[in-house]
Amino acid sequence: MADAPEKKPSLPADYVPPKVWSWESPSGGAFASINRPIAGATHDKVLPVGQQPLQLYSLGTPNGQKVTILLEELLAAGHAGAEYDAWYIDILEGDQFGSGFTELNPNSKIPALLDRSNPEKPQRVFESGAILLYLAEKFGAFLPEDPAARTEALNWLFWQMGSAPFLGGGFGHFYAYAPVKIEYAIDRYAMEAKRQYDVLDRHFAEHRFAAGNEYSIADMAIFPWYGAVALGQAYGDAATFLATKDYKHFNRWVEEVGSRPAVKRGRRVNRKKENDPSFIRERHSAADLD
Ligand SMILES: N[C@@H](CCC(=O)N[C@@H](CS)C(=O)NCC(=O)O)C(=O)O
Repeated sequence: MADAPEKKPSLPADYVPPKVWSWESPSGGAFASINRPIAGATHDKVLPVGQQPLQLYSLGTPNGQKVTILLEELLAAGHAGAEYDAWYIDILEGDQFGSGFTELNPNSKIPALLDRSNPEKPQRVFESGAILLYLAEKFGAFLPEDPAARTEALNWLFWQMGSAPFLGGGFGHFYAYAPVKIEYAIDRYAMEAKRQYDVLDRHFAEHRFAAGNEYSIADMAIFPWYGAVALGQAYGDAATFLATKDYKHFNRWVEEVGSRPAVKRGRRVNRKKENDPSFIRERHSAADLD
């Protein structure tokens, strides 16, 4: 005879999951106002289009910063075709559910890019990792040519895409944003976040950059997430809680990548001036950041 199922406590104490989940009340916590269980546009809204070949619709969150860092690196390296207009998508106001945005990204999340370099054939690109790869291939930059190093860059790029949701959506959410502090959830994701920092620390003990000797889009993807938390720029006092100072090889890499002028410029785009006077809400030419 099978054992009787273990009776587990609930939070709230009287909660029993129904047979079929339904959307009855907002989940609470930060971002509850934009969470929905359905995809698609909620309203008609045409996206603005500027003069530059690349139109970026984004916000200066870590996922948004990855792309503006690469664009600033490309421009600093002399790729004039990487000039871009960066438009502010206010995700707390639901801009990502406008019809124009969902045409570019049916997943309704920033960043989304429209490459209008060939106006006859504009190309949409969504998912930050896909945008980094698209731009690196388009300009032949920041992705090593050597097949082994290129593969390493892609290993770490896709590692970041798969891992950061545990750092942000898992650890960051339950540590800083959830409406209730749940020890089980915080422990589970702190454990995973620390494991990921250790993965990075061990890698950077032996490699200057993610792909080896060459700085690449993999570094640009990892830095805004793992660097920002370690620099005390995300999730309250998460850097202390996770003791990120202990990852010394990782911190050496943070110092090197974070001091690059293009990284500093890219991290200022699509952010509110109220939070820091060096931030800019939109970017339409280099002068906006100079
Ligand atoms: N895997 C996606 C994740 C993008 C993402 O989660 N974007 C967030 C901001 S960082 C967003 O737009 N959230 C709006 C929403 O969930 O409605 C990527 O890397 O591009």
